[in-house]
Amino acid sequence: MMYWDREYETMSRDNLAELQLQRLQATVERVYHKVPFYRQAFEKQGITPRDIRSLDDLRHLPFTVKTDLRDNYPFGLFAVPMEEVVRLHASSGTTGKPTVVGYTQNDINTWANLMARALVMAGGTKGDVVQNAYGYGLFTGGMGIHYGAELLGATVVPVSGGNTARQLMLMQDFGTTILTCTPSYALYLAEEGRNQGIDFAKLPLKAGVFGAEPWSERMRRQLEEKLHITALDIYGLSEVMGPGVAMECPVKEGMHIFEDHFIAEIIDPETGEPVPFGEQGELVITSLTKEAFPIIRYRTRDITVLNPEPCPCGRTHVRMCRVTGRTDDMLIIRGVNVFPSQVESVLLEFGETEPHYLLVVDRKGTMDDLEIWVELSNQMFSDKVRYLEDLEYRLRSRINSVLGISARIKLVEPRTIPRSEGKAKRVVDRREI
Ligand code: DLL
Repeated sequence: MMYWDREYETMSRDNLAELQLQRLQATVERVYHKVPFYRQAFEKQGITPRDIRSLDDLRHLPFTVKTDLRDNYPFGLFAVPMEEVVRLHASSGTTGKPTVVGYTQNDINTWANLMARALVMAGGTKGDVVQNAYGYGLFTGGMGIHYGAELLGATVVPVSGGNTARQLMLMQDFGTTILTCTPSYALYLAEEGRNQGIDFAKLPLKAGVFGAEPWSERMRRQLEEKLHITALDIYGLSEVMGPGVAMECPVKEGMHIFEDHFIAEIIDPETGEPVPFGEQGELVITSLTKEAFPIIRYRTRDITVLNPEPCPCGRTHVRMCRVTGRTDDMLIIRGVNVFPSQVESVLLEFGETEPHYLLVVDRKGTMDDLEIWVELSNQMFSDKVRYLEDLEYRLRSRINSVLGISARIKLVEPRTIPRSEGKAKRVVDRREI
């Protein structure tokens, strides 16, 4: 099978633009009437839905940013009554509260459809065994891929993340043909497998659908060599849907953004002005078909470049290059989004340490490692060891639960964390990808 949905994937640019405009107008109309936040934001710009007469008019609409989601926590941006919402997902917010998104049954169907489309790009068919090692739960990775693989008719192994020995056992016993997980975890599986004497060349594994964190061409080469597969990049974010917003085709020169459901723009992150195709900037996405949680001009904070050149695979949708950075300080550690401000909010909540901290991120082997340095005051430094041990324990538990990943806490002496005259430096990232 070449395409999951030939009509939409290979639609002429003219027809696509027509479809986008029609869907954009409907979306704008809906959010204007159903979501007070959008109505107010539009009114502030002096815009009504009737002002959207062409795709170019999109640029007159206001941006939506992550803090808008926090300010309307948990369901304030939903455009349907809760009876229509059949599922919630969430990702890290910048402080203690997560960013919540909702889906109607139609949204779930659309998502499954787009994920099936993505899996077909990786050569997926009904005959495949998809080992889905993305995390299941509030994170969109696990269930997003799962529903797409089922719709495709493949056999899904919903193993979720972690438990490497079991992953490797199942991969051999069940004859996994497609592996879906973060690229760093795939590399870890490859190395652990090799240590156990597994010869991946002899396994039926043929493709990997890797995303949720940045990776590189160097990592692609390693993954393809070690696992004897084709390794492809998949992009998405919970605010926009989850995995399956864009997917790389076998040409391996960027990910097709599913433009029948999303409009992509690149802006200059400083000025907010659109930049031409081929220039680097921040990716901004507008949803065209979502019901429960439509989103207008969402600033992803991801830095990329769009390539409108026709693709040899025959798909007409624009391609985005690998995400090369972020315009904010969000880190992705073991696939989990982490904001330094989350650590800060815990320290403030405790009120027992100085507000000086540093996140030290490293890659030990193929695994990300996080150590958080927290500075003690002079007075505390002379406190009893028992107290400090207890403080460290409490901080670790709280930070682990707020961040959703485990970190080591290192209590450091007064004034050891470097002060800066400008913006404080909260992160040392030593990973090489
Ligand atoms: O990571 C959705 C996803 C799941 C994508 C599984 C792909 C596979 P969030 O947790 O909301 O959603 O995180 C979204 O992750 O803004 C990017 O910074 C980053 N990201 C996602 N895919 C890629 C990728 C999921 N292929 C944030 N390359 C995004 C680089 C990626 N970064």
